[in-house]
Amino acid sequence: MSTNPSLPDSPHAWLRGPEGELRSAIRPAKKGRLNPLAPLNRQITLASRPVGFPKVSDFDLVYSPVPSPAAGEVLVRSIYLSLDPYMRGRMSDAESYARPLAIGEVMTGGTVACVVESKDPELQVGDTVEGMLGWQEYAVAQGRELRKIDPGMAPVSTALGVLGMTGLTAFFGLLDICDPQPGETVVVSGAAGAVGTVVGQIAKIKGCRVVGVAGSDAKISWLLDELGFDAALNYKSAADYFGRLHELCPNGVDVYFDNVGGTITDAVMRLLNVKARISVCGQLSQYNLEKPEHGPRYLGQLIVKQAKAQGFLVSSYAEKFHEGLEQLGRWFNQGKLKYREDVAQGIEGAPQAFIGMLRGKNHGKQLVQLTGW
Ligand code: NAP
Ligand code: FER
Repeated sequence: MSTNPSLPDSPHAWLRGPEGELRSAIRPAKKGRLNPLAPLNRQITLASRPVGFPKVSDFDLVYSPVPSPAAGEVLVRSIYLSLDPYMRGRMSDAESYARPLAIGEVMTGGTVACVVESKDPELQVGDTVEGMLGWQEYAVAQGRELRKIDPGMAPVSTALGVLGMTGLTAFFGLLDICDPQPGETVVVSGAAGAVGTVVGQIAKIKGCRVVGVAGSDAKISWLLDELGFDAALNYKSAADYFGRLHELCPNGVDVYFDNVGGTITDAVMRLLNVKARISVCGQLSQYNLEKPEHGPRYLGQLIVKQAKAQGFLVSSYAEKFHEGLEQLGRWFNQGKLKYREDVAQGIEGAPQAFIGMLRGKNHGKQLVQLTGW
């Protein structure tokens, strides 16, 4: 754990709870470096690169002065922080589509925030915005990097989920890559998560038969009873994924939206129909492995079934985001897109909540509430 020399003098110790979770505390520091009456920004930084599953000790809670905005910038106070699997990739220095975080850097993350000071004529104090503002309570950003949110349209937290990045991932990853048709069978893995719940519901809107794969009986009941899935498999209690999925997909699989990879995907590959489409969205089962897994080789299925598998990044659809958000907003207002959020409290709770999300503790979108709305 690093020590930050620029902290206010304080009687409190650096606290961790029984499971090693970070507790809000001001660490002792050298005197006189900061004005103890000025507000402080609490930030979570990368302390060390995880080996396997991240641990709370891979993160650090640090205090810094609240920054001031320059011309064209705003100072915001974040209300909700989004926790997403891609952040695990940023903690590693393996080559990827985005640069790795440096040790000591504030963790990357999207937030919904309130403007508290503005030097951008387009944004007023009190406006609600969404942007990549990081795991911290306050941030300065260029006004043009932020999306203004209308708090009258929907709860502002949805701008990070069903009406934000994960909703758009489901929208473009399913509709653009797989073009699902009425009556087709759509399988989605990671079905009870932020992306998977939206994929399943859009597939239902398109008239498909939807089969979800998720990791608990409670998640399966929620998918079937509340989100309208036609069938669902708890992969943690099923021994034979292929056999169970075969029963749940008697007409084979036309569309597979893959959030997890690994053995679940191996089983789905054997069930593909001719001209099946696979959207490779994520490979969650592989993100925390210390050694790469070598699975069965089912790519031959793509030949035999003349099937298509395509990976994508949601950011490559940026020019069409407004279109996606308009349609998601219409479905949301019509009550066709239900959502659920798992909300941890306080920036100090973010590391534990992030690790919990990677282990499947979340139902729906994992958020952290940083301040009241
Ligand atoms: P999420 O599904 O809300 O949360 C992660 C879930 O992954 C957990 O709840 C857990 O649910 C499941 N999981 C964890 N380990 C697993 C394993 N070994 N096997 C199967 N499932 C496992 O996360 P999300 O934000 O919606 O992201 C879903 C996927 O989309 C991720 O792979 C992410 O990287 C990807 N993604 C891609 C893009 C893109 O542009 N390509 C954009 C956003 C997200 P269970 O209880 O079911 O295990
Ligand atoms: C993005 C592209 C991809 C992004 C997130 C992702 C937040 C997520 C990828 C993944 O989870 O694998 O621009 O922005």
